[in-house]
Amino acid sequence: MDKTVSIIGVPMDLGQGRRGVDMGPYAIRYANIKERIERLGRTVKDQGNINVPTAETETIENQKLKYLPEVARVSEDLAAKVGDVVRQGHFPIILGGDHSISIGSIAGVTQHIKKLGVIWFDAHGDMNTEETTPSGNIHGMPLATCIGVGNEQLVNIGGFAPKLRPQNVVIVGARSIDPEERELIKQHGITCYTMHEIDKLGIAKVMEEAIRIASDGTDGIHLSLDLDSIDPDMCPGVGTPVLGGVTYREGHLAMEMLFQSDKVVSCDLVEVNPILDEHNKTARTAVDLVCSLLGESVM
Ligand code: 5AB
Ligand code: MN
Ligand code: MN
Ligand code: MN
Repeated sequence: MDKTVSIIGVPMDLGQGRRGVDMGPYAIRYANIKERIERLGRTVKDQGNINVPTAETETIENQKLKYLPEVARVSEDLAAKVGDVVRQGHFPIILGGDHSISIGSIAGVTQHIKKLGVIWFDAHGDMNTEETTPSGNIHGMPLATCIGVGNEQLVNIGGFAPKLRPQNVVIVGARSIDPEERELIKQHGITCYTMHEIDKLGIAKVMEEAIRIASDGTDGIHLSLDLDSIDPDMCPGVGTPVLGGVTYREGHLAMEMLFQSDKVVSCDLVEVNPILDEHNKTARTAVDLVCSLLGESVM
């Protein structure tokens, strides 16, 4: 774990309906992500932001796939940038923005790491498609997209599909899944640890299984960390908060176990919305968690 860490910001809010999540990268930088990771002895390079158009200059053409052309364009740019830093041997941390950015980040990582497992830390399943979406918001679709299900343009970002094998995908922290999403999760054989399993088995057991499944036959694990997975008491600044989430300590133990596994190759920090936050608490929690992911609290 001595790779250079590359930070890439994606000020994206077109994948969902509330303003402010485009400021997530600035909020996370303001919470000192670079300095905190440097203190762990790592070299950190901030690569700046990917260009994202402003909502006010764009129009919604398809109510079931809002801002599809814009999201697709940003995803291609992000995939190229992430591919670039992974090629250089860096560990990318992609700062959202809404969760639609994971379409591009995972497309970038899988250019080089063909067999990638994913741990999708989220209150939601993000397994909707154009047919099942209740909102038309693309941030509810990125996981489906990555396993090759959904809109063809999104599925083929980076020029190939699918990016992930569903048997190496694990959702952790779910507590708000739409009925048709549930069917898709089952149908494709994705493992989903809801809050029920975390309460019943404990986070340690759940993470042990999640790491085993995501690393089985793969060359690395990507962590997609939607901050709404964490309980709103520590992460109030998210667009779609859901009560009863992962606690601060459970979150830390999960990150520490991922560090100890030595399998994680890349990560997204998404859905931080500073307008809805309390004194940047959500961004600070995000930075605390990513530091644990990189070994801060383990001897
Ligand atoms: B998030 C919902 N399932 O599709 C939808 O925050 C919410 O990236 C999606 O996890 C939440 O609109 C997306 C109702
Ligand atoms: Mn999400
Ligand atoms: Mn979510
Ligand atoms: Mn959200």
